[in-house]
Amino acid sequence: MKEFDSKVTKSILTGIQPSGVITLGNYIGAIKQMVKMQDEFKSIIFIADMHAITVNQDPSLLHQNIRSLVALYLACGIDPEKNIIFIQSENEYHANISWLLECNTPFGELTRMTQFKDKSSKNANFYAGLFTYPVLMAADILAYDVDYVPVGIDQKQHVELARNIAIRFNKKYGDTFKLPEAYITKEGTKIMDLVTPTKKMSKSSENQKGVIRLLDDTASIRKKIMGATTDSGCEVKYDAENKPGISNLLRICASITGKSILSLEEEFDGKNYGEFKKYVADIVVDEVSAIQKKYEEIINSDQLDKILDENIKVVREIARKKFMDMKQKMGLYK
Ligand code: ATP
Ligand code: LTN
Repeated sequence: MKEFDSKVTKSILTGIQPSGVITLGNYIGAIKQMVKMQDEFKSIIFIADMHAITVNQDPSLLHQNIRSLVALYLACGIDPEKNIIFIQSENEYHANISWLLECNTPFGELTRMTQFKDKSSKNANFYAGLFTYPVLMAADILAYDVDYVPVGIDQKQHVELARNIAIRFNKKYGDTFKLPEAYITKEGTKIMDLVTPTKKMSKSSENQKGVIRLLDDTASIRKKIMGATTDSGCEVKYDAENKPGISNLLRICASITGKSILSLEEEFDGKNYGEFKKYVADIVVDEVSAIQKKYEEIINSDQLDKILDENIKVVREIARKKFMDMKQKMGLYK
């Protein structure tokens, strides 16, 4: 097992779907938090590419997004010494464990998953994988006996399902899995779309102008910020309800610089929106350029493959042992 700092005892695991290039919202709301957590927990992070294929994907784009996502996470400060980062489909035991768990999951429980109800209602031609998605997620989690699963509130039900599957399995076949707990990442700073600041900035958004992606060229990032929707007033003041556009830019600015919203308001007292936007554009471009510089170094070096090759050996061995234990307990031939 990879050596973690011995003072760190609790473990976390999280998966990220490679459904597009990550946004400034993902960076501020999720990755920056994970960078903080890497000092407190043994941390396992993986690219959930097998979950991504539960809906249609363009194969060459998907392939590109997977590798690029690993490189971006590292470029954003995820330290390969402190985390095990790997690609889900490279560890075939996730699918193997998932099948054994599927055969221990009541059909009715899966029909109650709100994400499934939501996604299947939007597209009548959904695949069976969309339905069994939460069991694969349970396999991801239970394979490693982790303590916590940091997820957004939308995924809490899936972690609870994993916990219930584990409780049932332990009761039926004897102690096999540690019971995981969802670690709901506190409602971190929510970044809104630059064109429609009442809606969340989202990777899958259709309108590119409202979304900053970490691999956008810096000229277009600047243009998007300078063109961000603002209200008709002229004061740089935080008021999420009446001034959603300026408030969004203030939140972006505060998260990146570490300054308080109040001190930013004071700094821009008497200055106009244009001056403020220019400042926001400068700090976002500086931050993103530094990430892009590291990204270029990582994606073009063999460091990435070395990290992935080394980590996959570690996680395959852990998951293989869990699979063999399950197989034996369930009476399968081994
Ligand atoms: P999609 O468009 O595919 O739904 P998304 O960009 O909305 O993707 P998710 O993949 O659902 O993002 O979420 C990944 C992580 O990023 C989650 O922890 C989520 O809370 C966080 N996150 C996503 N968008 C934002 C945002 N605009 N502001 C803050 N955090 C965000
Ligand atoms: N379903 C999650 C991604 C995911 C995950 C996991 C998260 C797949 N497997 C295991 C935590 C633990 C999502 O869409 N965000």
